[in-house]
Amino acid sequence: MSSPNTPPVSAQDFAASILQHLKTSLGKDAPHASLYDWRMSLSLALRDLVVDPWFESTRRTYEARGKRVYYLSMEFLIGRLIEDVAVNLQMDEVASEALESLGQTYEKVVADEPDAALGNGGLGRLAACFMDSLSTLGIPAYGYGIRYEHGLFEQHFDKGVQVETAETWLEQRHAWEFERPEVNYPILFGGHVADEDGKAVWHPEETVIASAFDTPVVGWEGRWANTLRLWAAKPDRNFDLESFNRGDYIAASAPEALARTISRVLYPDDTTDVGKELRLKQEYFFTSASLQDLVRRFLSEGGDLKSLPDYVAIQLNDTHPAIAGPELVRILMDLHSFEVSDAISTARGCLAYTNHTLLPEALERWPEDLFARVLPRHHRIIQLIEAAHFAEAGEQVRIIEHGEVKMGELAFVMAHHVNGVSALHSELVKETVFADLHQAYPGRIVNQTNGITPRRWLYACNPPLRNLINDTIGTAWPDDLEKLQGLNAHLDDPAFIDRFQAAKDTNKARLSDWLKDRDGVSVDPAAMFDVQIKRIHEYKRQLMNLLETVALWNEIRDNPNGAWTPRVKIFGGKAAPGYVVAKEIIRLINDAGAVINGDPATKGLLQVVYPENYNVSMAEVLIPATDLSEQISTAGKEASGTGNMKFALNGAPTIGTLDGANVEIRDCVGAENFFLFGLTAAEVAARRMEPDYARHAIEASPRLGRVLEQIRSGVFSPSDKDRYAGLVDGLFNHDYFLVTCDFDSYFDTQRVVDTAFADARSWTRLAALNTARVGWFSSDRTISGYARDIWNVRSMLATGSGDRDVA
Ligand code: GLG
Repeated sequence: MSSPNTPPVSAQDFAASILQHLKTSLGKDAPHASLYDWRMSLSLALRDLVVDPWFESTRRTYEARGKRVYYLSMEFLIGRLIEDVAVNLQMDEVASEALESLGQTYEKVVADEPDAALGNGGLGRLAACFMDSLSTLGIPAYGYGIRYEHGLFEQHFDKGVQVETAETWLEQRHAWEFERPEVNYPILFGGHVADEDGKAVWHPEETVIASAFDTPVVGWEGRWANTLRLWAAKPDRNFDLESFNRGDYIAASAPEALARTISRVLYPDDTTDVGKELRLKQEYFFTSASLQDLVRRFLSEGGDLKSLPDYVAIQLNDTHPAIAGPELVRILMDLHSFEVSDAISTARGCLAYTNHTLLPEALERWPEDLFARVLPRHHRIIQLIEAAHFAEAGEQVRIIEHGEVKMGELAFVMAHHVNGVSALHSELVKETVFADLHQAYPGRIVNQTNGITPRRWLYACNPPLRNLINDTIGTAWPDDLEKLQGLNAHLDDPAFIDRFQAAKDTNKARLSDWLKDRDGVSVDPAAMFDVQIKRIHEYKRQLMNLLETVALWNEIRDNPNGAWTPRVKIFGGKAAPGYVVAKEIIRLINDAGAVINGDPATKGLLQVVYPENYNVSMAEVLIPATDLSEQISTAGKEASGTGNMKFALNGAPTIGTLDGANVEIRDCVGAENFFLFGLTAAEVAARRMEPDYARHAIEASPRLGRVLEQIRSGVFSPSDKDRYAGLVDGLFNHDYFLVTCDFDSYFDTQRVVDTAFADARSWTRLAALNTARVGWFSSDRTISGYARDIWNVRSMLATGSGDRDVA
């Protein structure tokens, strides 16, 4: 019932293809095949089905000679691919049937795939959703990034403390990629720039080779497939034979080791500016390779570089690829004899930049001397860009200032459009970080509110709800998510609400089993599953959630016969390894959880669960099973959020602040259907100006004061009573994220949630209403917006009436 279209092959033929791969690609026969062998064979058999649409898309793009999108991103947080591909090809049921006929369980085989964790959080996951939507909409596009050997670290808890170990997804063969040994570009570093015959000539000192690996990304119903091209770093000469012959084996392999370092690890933080030479080299490495690649493609089709902006739209995902501006200018000037001003305007015609955060510590700045040492030619070009910018807009905003190269300003100046990622965020971008540049270039800043792919974040991860929706409104919604509005007509149909509840129950039972199997933790599926999953950061305020948990624990103990709504508080997320306070918060959640979970007085009423190593695959199990979505950041700090959208789509109402896309979610579901609390962004800014605001808030709230005293005095750390003294003092003295000020409002709103949840039917109606009303948050809508407002590209998918209008 659930696959709207006919699958490309039958279960029988697909089983044969799996067996063929088992034999010829894995060298095994069925009786001796391991889970890994089956998983690889399944993946390769699925990949075979992607190749034809992929070739066809490439062929049509070349023929049409239309504009292509190049999405440059330091991160692509892809997760697993088997289900994604199976679902997009309508092969999920066929694959399951085929494996069953071979004596294997589809779910088990799928779960064997390691997550491709080439990203930290929202920014990287957004890039992955965008790739899915670009293919679904039939927009010719390449994603460009780095093929990290080690993705985001694995998180373990040792007595509640986060411990990190290296992630090793490439230790096994990666089934989805095609190595392109012939696609290589030299990436140059260091050296000096000499003036020769009036021309600046770069004499670099070091060369690393960028080598391509391609993964096809197939869209909905296999209509179109684009390429994700990831670059791996290699030495320009593999091996120093001379050293080897001298017996110096370490020196012999040094070039290789050095070069490979560049694509070795993902930096585990996207919210601070990492002042590391290696990071700068990574950024330049993938940006330069990508630009060389797209220029080569353009020239091979006979293009004239002056018209590059008509054929090429380059999107910079945050400032990480901001070096694209000067690099494209360098290519045009040094390699193709452009005049400075032509080079700058041509490059700017191609480039656009997405800002993802207002946190000042995330706007990259490089020490000028380091920058000039690693990229001396680009240092000079940035001076030319700055001069051109001064001539155009006056001198009030510098790109190089106080001995630093400011990448946010560079990206802004070199982009024809700059966008924020939610309505509120885009306004704040205009008013704060880029206020002066906004004055200088009015109209350059636009908004594109983020979105999520409904194929992965509903269709694939939530089969019970998917089936209910198909039965209720038909099967046209996965690529036209506004169709979910059709569910509104069923909100007062008791049979529909029953089935919605049954779907949620199934998902909660699945999560309960998963927690039991994985961590040996038992939870009561009848309790409210209250979930906060995201990176651990002070601005996201997991600490406030924990304080509220302790306050609730106190209240239940004080009043054991109250009509309490049973809750399971579920946390998930990693802290950047160097982020001390975030790691303390993790430890406190685990410590407090241990005490609360062990208390017979609150057993069955309150439980804290924190499964370790949160990742995309875990999100796919947690989100469909969630009753309440926690989106509680300090207003003005979360640029958008995308988890908030995933929860609402899967039928979890939100408790949240007026921050990021929460604002727009609330507009869509209706104010009365959103549990709003806390200060607004403007109030936050005003409160920070008041002296001693935190101390006053704590004094005004005996409930909060009691919780803080318990934590400070070691109630949750009896063997080390002062463990959290510093954390608590921090709240009194510099509570920058206003945990104390929003606490009471948050606690009170949670009690409103308790009451609402106790009325099961009206809660389920509320949940279903969320699903019905958030179709606007599809990343197809977001990508259509970029295509129309920023890239000026069209879909290649013909509908009955000519080109499909993506706008
Ligand atoms: C950022 C922001 C999020 C945003 C995401 C995608 O912090 O609020 O949703 O990008 O735009 N670094 C991030 O995760």
